[in-house]
Formats: sequence, C-alpha cells, structure tokens
Amino acid sequence: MRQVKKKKPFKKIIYEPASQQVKVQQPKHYNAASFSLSAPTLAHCPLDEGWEVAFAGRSNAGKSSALNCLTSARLARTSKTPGRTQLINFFSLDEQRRLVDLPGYGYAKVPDALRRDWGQHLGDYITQRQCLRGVVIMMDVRHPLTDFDLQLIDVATSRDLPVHILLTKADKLKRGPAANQLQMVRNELNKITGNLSVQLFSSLKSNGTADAWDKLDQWFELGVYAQSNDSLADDDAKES
Ligand SMILES: Nc1nc2c(ncn2[C@@H]2O[C@H](COP(=O)(O)OP(=O)(O)O)[C@@H](O)[C@H]2O)c(=O)[nH]1
Ligand SMILES: [Mg+2]
Repeated sequence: MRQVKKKKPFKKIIYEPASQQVKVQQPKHYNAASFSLSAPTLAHCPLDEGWEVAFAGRSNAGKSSALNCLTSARLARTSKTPGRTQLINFFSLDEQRRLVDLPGYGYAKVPDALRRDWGQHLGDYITQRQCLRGVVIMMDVRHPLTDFDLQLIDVATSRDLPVHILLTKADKLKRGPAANQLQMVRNELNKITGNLSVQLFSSLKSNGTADAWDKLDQWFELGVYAQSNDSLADDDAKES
C-alpha cells in the first residue's frame, strides 16, 4: 500500500507591531531597587531629602504588581487579599532616590477608624513631603477615576505635583476597548488643571514599562533628563 504523506501542520504567523516585538531593556536604576523601610506615619519616614516618586491606588488596582514589574523584583507583596498594606514602604534606587509604596485605599472591608488613619497618613505624605517629585496612580483600566482617585489627583495637583496614571490590567481588555478607556480618561483629565498624563499598563504582559520608566526618569532626573539638565547648566556657564 502506498504511504500517504502527512500534511505539514499549518503554521500561523502572527504579525505584531514592531513596538511589541522589541524586548525592552530594564533600566539599571529600577533593577537596583531594594526595600529600605516601612513607616506607619509621616514622622517615621526617612529624612525628607533627595527624590521620591510615590505609587498610590485603590486596593487591588495592581499597585504591588506594577511596582514589582517595573523593578523586576518582588519588592511589594502582591496579594489576593486586598487592603493588607497599611504602611508607607520605601524602596531605594540609590542613596538619594526612592520609590514609595503608599497604603492602598478604598477597600470596603477595612474598619472605618483604620480607613480614616490610612487616609490621614496618605494625605499627610502627599501634602507635606518636600522631596516628592510625582505621584503614579494605578487604576484598573475597567474602573478608572473613582471618587478617591479624583481626590488624590486634586491633592497632588493643588501642590503642583505631576500625576501619571497607569491604567492597569490592560490585558483584561481587547485592544479597541482598552484604547477607548484610555481616550475616555484622557478626556476627563483634560477637564482638570494640572500636569497629568495617562497610559495603558499590564504587569502580566509587561506592557507599558518603557513609557512608565521614561516618566520616572524624568521625575528622578535620570538618564537623558539628567544629561539635558547638565547641558543646560553648561550653556548657562558659557553665557556668564
Ligand atoms: N490580568 C492581570 N491581573 C493583574 C495585573 N496586575 C495585577 N493583577 C492581579 O490583580 C490582583 C491585585 O493585584 P495587586 O498588585 O496585589 O494589587 P494592589 O492591591 O493594588 O497592590 C492580583 O490578583 C493580581 O494578580 C495585570 O496586569 N493583569
Ligand atoms: Mg498591594
């Protein structure tokens, strides 16, 4: 009997846009992040000097996952039980620069008194911390701009602090609906006065890291931003 030659299985080729094919290099500064200390109140925080960028968000918004993704570490404990992180956690990038993990807000099962305390410490930190250069707010792409998110934006912008929003868990939506959510949030932010920016982010897929690092670099005055400041300083020196 003649042997029937098996057909080769059809190989599906998926063309991804160029930006998604490139493996983004982890900037060494964020890779070097290490836990420094946890503070229950503003009084327990490290000396108020250098640069800090704070990460805030509703409990379960994906804050710990985003921090871990951006630092390639397990800095912040990701949890399926939201509302556990009650302290202000500091992670050092170098002697002068710190990432700060603020207590998650808005988790319903936490007793009122405890929730008031958290709100107070979070508010104290954002309104009073001098070395704070910007606030990253994590919002679930499917439920952005809750009342508390808006309050937080208000507190930060009234101090002229820039705010960058990560619309997290972007992998939970298809491309079209995710882009619509991004545009909707952009439109809402346009109604608010302040230095506000927003992007899609997925810790699961490591999508959006390059833009997030870029924003952090800017606030920390690292990389090209530090160089451009230096060259400005050089120009000033030449002129005088
Ligand atoms: N699909 C998906 N799930 C995520 C992502 N980020 C976080 N999660 C999940 O959302 C839940 C809360 O995440 P976590 O980082 O602990 O949130 P936090 O309370 O804001 O710190 C966990 O079950 C995570 O696995 C993401 O990018 N994609
Ligand atoms: Mg967390």
